[in-house]
Amino acid sequence: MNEFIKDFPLLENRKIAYLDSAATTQKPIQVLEAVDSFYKNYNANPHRGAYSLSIEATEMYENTRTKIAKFINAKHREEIIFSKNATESLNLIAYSYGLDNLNKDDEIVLSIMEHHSNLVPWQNVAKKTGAKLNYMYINENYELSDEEIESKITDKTKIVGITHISNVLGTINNVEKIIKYAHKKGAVVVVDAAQSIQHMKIDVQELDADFLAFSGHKMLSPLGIGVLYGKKQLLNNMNPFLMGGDMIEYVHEQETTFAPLPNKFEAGTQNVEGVIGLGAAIDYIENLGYDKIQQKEAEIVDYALQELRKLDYLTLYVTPNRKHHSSVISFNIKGVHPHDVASILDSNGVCVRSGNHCAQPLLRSMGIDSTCRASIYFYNTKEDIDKLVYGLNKAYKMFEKYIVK
Ligand code: 7TS
Repeated sequence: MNEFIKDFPLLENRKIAYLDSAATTQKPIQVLEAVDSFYKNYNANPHRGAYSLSIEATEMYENTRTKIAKFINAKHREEIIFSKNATESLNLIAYSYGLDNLNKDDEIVLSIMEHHSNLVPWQNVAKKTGAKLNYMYINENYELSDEEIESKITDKTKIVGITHISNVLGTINNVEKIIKYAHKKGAVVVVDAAQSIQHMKIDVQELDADFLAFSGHKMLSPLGIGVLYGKKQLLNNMNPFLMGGDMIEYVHEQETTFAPLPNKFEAGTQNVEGVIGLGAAIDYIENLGYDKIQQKEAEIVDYALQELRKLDYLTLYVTPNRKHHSSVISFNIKGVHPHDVASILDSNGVCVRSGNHCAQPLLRSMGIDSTCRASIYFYNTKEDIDKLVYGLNKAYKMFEKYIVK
């Protein structure tokens, strides 16, 4: 019996094994109700009205900023910028910081595990500034070794982009070490927390991250809301990426002065319902607690690994070090295309993602072009894993005679 089912209407209504939370999580009723209540009772455009309804909407919007700052222990609430998603947050850094601060002899170092959203924007920066783009590659355990980190980050490195957790491998990168080492070399570190914030406590001051990006929709909140954290001094010295309403101080015919943080980076009417939903999602996570989230996840992930390792026709792309592995499990049935596997699983009520997971350079470096991926969150159950295994056995039986051994 799923103890969380009452909180997740979609899971209750659809009776599926939803194993694609790395793409987006399902939303608890508390979040849906917060959004509903916003529209029924508070809807107005924040920062734009002197009437009480708009002031209340402004307060709700700004109080959520404070809540997020506390949630990730940012020193200042203005260090929290609302965006559309992790992708937009990462682009903001590349455009507003990267283009203005990098030069020909500089180097950008990324891990080969980066999602395209923390990779393609840096390719653009490299092309436009002449900076060189280098990669840290994974070892046979699907991890970044200390030697790899220390050989790639050099005195020339100005930016290090690192995903906290890989969306393909589930590897938990040692971002603490990478940040320390990069800072010793004088580089600024961009942490992509899109796959970590829903699973573990993040303290940006303890990490000493310069920038950190995440999406609300992967942590129980509605689609279309993201966060960029940046150190105040860095954000203060950056030019805005988008320009328009609410990000200005004075506009003259030929010149404009910009508003202080955080408004400088929030041009145009914002996704207020998303912000309110994200606030409710944080309440949900804090009420449940990361300890409980991790305990529930570990139970299901351990069970999944145990059961999947019994299937000798399966290749698993998972580090053997369980402590370095989160809750994403990529696999292939040898000789069968992952899209075929995923569609057979779908016909058995199991949702997994298949494809390159927006990480083509990673998969190419592994000598493959796609995988199936099951991703687990605290609301999954052992029954979901049993359904997955049942579906995989069925898929294997269907294709067995065509597989060239
Ligand atoms: N970074 C990582 C590590 C991600 O996994 C994703 C999305 C993003 C950034 C971008 O997030 P977005 O909200 O801006 O799209 N990853 C996935 C995934 O693994 N399956 O679907 C989306």
